[in-house]
Amino acid sequence: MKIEAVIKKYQKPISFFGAIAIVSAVYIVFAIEAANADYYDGDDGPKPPEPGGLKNETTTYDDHLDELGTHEYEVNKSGLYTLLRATLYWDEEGEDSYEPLLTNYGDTFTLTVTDPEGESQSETATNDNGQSATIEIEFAYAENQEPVGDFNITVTLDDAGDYWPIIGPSVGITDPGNDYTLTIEVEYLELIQA
Ligand SMILES: [Ca+2]
Ligand SMILES: [Ca+2]
Repeated sequence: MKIEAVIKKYQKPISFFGAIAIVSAVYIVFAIEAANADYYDGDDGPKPPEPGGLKNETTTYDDHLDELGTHEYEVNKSGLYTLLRATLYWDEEGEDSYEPLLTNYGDTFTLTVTDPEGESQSETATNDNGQSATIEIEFAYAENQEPVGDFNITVTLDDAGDYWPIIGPSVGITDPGNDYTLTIEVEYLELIQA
């Protein structure tokens, strides 16, 4: 077959209905693309969420840890965080009947808070005998610096100081753990779908 014949064979004119079918297919593809687009497309497209009013929430957890135990907490709000404050409080507890012969040595807790950007603050403290103790960690954000996402908060009881005699033989009684109260205050600009 000559080359001219081959070209002629494949150069058949497109039918009227064929042209309509192609135009329709192109139109449908564009319509589907437009429907799936998640960008802001004038007044007809989906609008991005906007920051609403400032919300303030406080959550309190009363819990207990055995020595060397860790508890994890997560804060996940749909909004722009302006502030998060975590406060850990614990008091001396145990067998009062051991007193005054034995002293209950302090318990050591660590509080760690990691913000949505991965920044971390950590603090460790031990209560004095017969006293309570507090650790406070705060993240505050300037305007237009507010992060979005999750805060992770961990509480660890590093050491539950045991009961030791005030005088006499060096034989102690184990302090197995301690109660604590974790208070999480969070302020955020709630994101509202416009
Ligand atoms: Ca103790
Ligand atoms: Ca204890």
